[in-house]
Amino acid sequence: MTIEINQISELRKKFDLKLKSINDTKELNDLRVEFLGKKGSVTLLLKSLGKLSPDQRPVFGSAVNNLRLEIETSINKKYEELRLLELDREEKSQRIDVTLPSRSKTYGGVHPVSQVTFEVIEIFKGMGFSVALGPEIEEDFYNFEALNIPPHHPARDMQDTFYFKDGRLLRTHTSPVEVRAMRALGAPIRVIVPGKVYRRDSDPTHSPMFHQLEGLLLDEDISIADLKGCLDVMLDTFFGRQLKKRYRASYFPFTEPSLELDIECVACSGKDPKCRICKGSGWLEISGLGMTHPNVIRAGGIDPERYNGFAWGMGLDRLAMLKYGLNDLRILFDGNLSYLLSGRDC
Ligand code: 2NL
Repeated sequence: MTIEINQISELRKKFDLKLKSINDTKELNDLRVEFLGKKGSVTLLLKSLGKLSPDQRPVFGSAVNNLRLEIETSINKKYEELRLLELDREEKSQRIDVTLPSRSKTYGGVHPVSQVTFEVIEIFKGMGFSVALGPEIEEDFYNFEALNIPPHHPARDMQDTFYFKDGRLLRTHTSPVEVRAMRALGAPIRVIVPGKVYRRDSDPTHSPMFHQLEGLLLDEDISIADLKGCLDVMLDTFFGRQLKKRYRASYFPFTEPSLELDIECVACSGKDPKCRICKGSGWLEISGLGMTHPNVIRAGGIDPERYNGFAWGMGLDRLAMLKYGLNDLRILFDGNLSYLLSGRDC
């Protein structure tokens, strides 16, 4: 076995040539492997030294070793150069333009209907009521039968109520929760029930899902004056001033007698014949109410001979619209965040 001395100089030339065309540290590393790696051409040459005759070994040994050292030195030098160039390139590509405007932050906010719900709850808590919650999917018994709504009442119609195949339904009011509360807590009782309710209705003033707050109070010797006191306090507190009110006779299967409560128009106080809120009438319908029907008290497991009381229902979406001056119910439900979050507590 012999090694030609020009084999070494060929290798050096080859390396020098290749080194010139190297542009980044990855290519440089490939070149290092090609020459100095385990199977690199210089390494193989070093390994083959052992097969040389003893007189050849020192000459070629030192020549190959020199080549190895030279290549190592060149690679290290080139590495430093390339690294600097790369750092420079990286720095340029990652440069931050501090004059760009920052991204705007979006904050979460409490939905107007939730704000109104919390406010009304606080007012009734102050009068000794507690909050009861219950299922939105209900049984016919709690939603209709226990509320003295007879089998052929129009409210039970498929046209008005969302039914499931198994006969259950989406509650059409929160009253079923009051029936459950009567059965769970007995009398005397003071509960309010805020929540979502569902009816097959959809137009500019009706949504198939809306929010209601109902209340029920049962005790001994309760009169309509107690009911009037509670609702007057709640409404005057909520709207921040003493409002004119009027009670009109009405009918609900679950109360007897039944009434409806109007308040003076919170937008025009009856002074604008063209008011878009009260349509010029000067009055706003705000709540249905009455003395709880004895049949409903009985269905709640309470003795109607001993306990009586009142119940009412009001629309929370309508309260939110009046408080925030909206004329389209859908604004509350179509998820327009720029409206929902504007200028409110966050
Ligand atoms: C309305 C009318 C009303 C009730 C709801 C009720 C509940 C029980 C017993 C008796 Cl457990 N009544 N709720 C009473 C009168 C009216 O709602 O206009 N709601 C928006």
